[in-house]
Amino acid sequence: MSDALLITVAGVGAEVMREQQPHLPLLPEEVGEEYGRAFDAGATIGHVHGRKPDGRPTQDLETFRAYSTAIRARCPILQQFSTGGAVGMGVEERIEALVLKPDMATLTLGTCNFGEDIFENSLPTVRTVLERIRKYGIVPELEIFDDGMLGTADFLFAKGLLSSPAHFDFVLGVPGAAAATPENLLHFARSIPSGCTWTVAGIGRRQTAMATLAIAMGGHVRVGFEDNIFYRKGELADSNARFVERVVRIAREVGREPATLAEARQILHLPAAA
Ligand code: KMH
Ligand code: ZN
Repeated sequence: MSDALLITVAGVGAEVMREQQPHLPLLPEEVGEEYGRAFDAGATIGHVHGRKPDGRPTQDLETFRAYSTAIRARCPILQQFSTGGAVGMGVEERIEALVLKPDMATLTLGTCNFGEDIFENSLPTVRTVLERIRKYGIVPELEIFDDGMLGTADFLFAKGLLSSPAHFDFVLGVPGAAAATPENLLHFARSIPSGCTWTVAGIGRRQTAMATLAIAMGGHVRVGFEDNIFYRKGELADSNARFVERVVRIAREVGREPATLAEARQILHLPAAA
């Protein structure tokens, strides 16, 4: 198996606002440039959420079309659309942009607390999202925020609705869901079906520690403003690319290189580029 490291940039998200992170990209050209810089630094997957120009989260088709076009104009990073959107959104709103057939889309495998809110992913919601993902031939990334979601993964694999190889993303450190600890990461990594691959997204100040563990364990890494806005304690990051650059430095120290696009496609079982 290739040792190449997938780095996902989650540069927009649905929760962080400009007031908290002045470099948060909102307009399509800002998003295109931000993802371009992350790609130049070594990211091969761009996890995309939509925002209105005033920062309000949206999953609206036209926003995703504009973001996707701007990103594509700047760089060939693999595009992974969020289907989680923001808490409180209805499922149809969350998945309307999938008609654009991105390379990948997220699929969260259960409901969890999300700070003061509830991130709703009942089985009917999961099935609806998965059906739409399948309809457009998109590769899913299976998002696991909490232990119970691993049980739902087992259930869906047993039913044949999901199959190995698949790619997981462990989102660790959301308040109300699984904590970003080495024990949880090890437990999650051991719990997925054989042949599957995984990424970790460590939330907040645990981002770099989780990334470092994943690099050492043979997993993959997600970084970006969606998950963390500080480069280090008390210092805001001035771009998403800074996080990617740091991950690349750590990876090289332990003998892993950032994946090329061709390697990323191979690891994720995406069709080779035309
Ligand atoms: N914004 C979170 C409530 C995803 O992108 O698929 C959900 C989320 C997951 O970010
Ligand atoms: Zn997201």
